[in-house]
Amino acid sequence: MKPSHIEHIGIAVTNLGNAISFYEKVLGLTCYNTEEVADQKVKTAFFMVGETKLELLESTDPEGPVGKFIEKRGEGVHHIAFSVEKIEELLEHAEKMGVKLIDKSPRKGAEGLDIAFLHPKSTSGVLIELCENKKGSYSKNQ
Ligand code: CMX
Repeated sequence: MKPSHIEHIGIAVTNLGNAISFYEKVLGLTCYNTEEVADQKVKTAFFMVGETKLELLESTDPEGPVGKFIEKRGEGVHHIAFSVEKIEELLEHAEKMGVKLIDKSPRKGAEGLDIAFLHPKSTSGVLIELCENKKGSYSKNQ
């Protein structure tokens, strides 16, 4: 049941274009996908770094989770996402262990993954996302 790897690190940014430019021009990475996730009120941009992605997040609504985060804390690391195989089982286990769940069951996130968040107040201050790729194909080479 344990995570196989860090699927992505989510970084909250105020301007997606400027942030993409930094990762491309300074670090030499390539943005391979951009996507709006209306449900989460964000526009996202993805980079592959080895087996791990970076997910840049620009808010589309000041009342959305990333809009509120930036208002309160400014730009920066927003969440860490772990790749898991049986997301429902892990959520059930976490809840039994007393962890506050943001999502009691998975929902659809960027890149078609099933995702669910654990509340940062239960996780030493880090917003944790669990991700399962039920399509079975790993999107690293998109
Ligand atoms: N990391 C750590 N702590 C966070 C946090 C984050 N990303 N976001 C909020 N917090 C903290 C706040 O600082 C605040 O702490 P204090 O009470 O000590 O000040 C506390 O959590 C409550 O924050 P809030 O501003 O009142 O925000 P809400 O309770 O309304 O929402 C949260 C917080 C985590 C429940 C909400 O942001 C959420 O549901 N997040 C999950 C969805 C998400 O983040 N989606 C965007 C990414 C989508 C994607 O990857 O595709």
